[in-house]
Amino acid sequence: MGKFWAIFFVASAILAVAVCAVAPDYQWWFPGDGRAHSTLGQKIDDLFYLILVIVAVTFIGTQAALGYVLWKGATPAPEQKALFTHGSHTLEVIWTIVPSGILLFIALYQMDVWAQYRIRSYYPKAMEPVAEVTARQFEWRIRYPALGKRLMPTPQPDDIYTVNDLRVPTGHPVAISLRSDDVQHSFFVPELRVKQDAVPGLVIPVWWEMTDTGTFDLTCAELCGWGHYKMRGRVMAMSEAEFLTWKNQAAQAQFFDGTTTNATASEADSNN
Ligand SMILES: [Cu+2]
Repeated sequence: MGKFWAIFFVASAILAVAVCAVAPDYQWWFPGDGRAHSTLGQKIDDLFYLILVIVAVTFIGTQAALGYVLWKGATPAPEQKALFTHGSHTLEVIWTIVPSGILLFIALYQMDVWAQYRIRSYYPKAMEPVAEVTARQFEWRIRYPALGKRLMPTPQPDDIYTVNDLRVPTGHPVAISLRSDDVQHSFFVPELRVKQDAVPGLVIPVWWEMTDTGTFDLTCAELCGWGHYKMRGRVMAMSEAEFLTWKNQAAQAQFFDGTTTNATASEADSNN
């Protein structure tokens, strides 16, 4: 029976790792189609897979050691006495230093991605916020500057507003200014691997660069009250030209006063 367990623990570890190795093909690890749709998201996925490989190797190694000990215990030499031990100082040192070294390696290796993601001086240069996103119980309010204008810290008369509908252009890095109106929320777009808390009183810049056009879920990842579950929005990534066209249409729809035709409204708009 001892031999069975020795084989079981080693074989189950190998089987588990083999299953995990094919998991990316079945998109088990990540939401959506399994790919990150932002440049930084792909680097974050690479970090994830690196850690997964380290964990897999460690898992097989420890299971193999367990299997070896079980096998030795199941097949004792005749007349062999059991070995009693109060521990091994050498082993203690080894299994303290090796994990510490691995953790230190991971900590240093991920610094570059972390810096690009979170430290302002590492952000891409010349990046204007495309919109201000304000989280509130229980929706995302989005404010865009008027066509050809910069986003100002305070609302302007010609700003364009949407709710739960964030549009961004592709082809270059985009940034948003994230705020909260009430409690703490978290701006989370799983398919972009973008997650940032929205904290009352702070304006937090968040940036990413889309790799594709498409529509991606935006959710709140911080339990913010009874309606947290319905705090859903979307991020629509479109080409620069489509984005500008949409913005123009959104401005016309927003400022249409019901007395002019759309054509004259846009004429009046362009004269402003
Ligand atoms: Cu929330």
